[in-house]
Amino acid sequence: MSKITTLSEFIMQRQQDFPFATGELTSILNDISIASKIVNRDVNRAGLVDILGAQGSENVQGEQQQKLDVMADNAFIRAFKSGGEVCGIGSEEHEDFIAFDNEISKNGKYVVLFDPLDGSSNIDVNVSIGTIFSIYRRKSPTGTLATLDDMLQKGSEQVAAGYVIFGSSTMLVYTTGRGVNGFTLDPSIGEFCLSHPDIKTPETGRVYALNEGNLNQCDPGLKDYAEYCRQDDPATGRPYSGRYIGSLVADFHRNLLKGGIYIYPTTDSHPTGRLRLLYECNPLAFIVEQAGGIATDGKNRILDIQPKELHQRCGYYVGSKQMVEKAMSLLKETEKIQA
Ligand code: AFP
Repeated sequence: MSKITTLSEFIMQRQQDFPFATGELTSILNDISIASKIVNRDVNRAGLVDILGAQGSENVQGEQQQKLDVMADNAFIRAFKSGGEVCGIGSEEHEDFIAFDNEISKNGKYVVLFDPLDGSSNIDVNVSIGTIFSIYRRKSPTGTLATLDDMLQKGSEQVAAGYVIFGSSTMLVYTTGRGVNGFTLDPSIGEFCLSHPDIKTPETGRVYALNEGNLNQCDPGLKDYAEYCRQDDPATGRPYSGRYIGSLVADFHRNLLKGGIYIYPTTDSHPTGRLRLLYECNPLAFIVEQAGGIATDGKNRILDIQPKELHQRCGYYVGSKQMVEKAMSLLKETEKIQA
């Protein structure tokens, strides 16, 4: 039997690769792993106890907060606050960022931005959901309260990012900018075990994921791309398969492993896009790039966008290099014809 590497062992091994590492980032990743196990336990019990369904309050986006959203949010905030390495957080569930006002946290060098439970509208119907996180070094001096500027950093400044998918099994996938690694939770020992080392996403794939119900509401170039995906062309593997779970982490994870493109464009009802730059697009863009893929808002590399506000949204095209490039070229062509 080959040796099992747990997430904690792996993180420790990687820390040794950085000669001046102080172990703080390592601790944050461990905190994330523990909070993920708590959320995993609650997600798995969702059908058994009274934690399914809406909480009754709305989050800052005007969406119904689900009970599990709130529990997940609390689990992560508690972990970051008690860990001492994080001076503040931004969560999709909160209008403002939270600066941890205690002496230990004020000395923390990092901020974390996260979506505690993405795809929450899928909770009640037992579809995969996920947590997405992004870690940055703070800009403000240590010893003070975290500031908005700490939160509004370009994605290219991320020091680590990842997601946890609560699916047929639970997986944690993360990068610190040195490749992407995936760990599957073995429930019998309660450990995330290295199951997908050095993930590389295929250059191309056969899956396109977008909400086709929005096609009449978006850039005409996207209709052309959807039409391209449906055309017969055995040489390029078309027609592609349309797969849209409506749970970003699940759609992204499938495409990362198998190849594919995920698109959430700007639409008439979401003129600046639906997905959030800081909580969803940036972390997944960091991962996809590390795995050899591309992430763009249709014009700009996602990781180069300077955020202006915490809950900023953007159009999102992410996945296999060749597929995203093809989508971009069709968008440009249609733009030219229309000009
Ligand atoms: P929620 O977390 O609010 O359910 O949002 C999920 C999500 O941001 C993302 O996971 C999906 O891909 C996308 O929304 C689905 O949106 P549509 O239902 O508009 O296609």
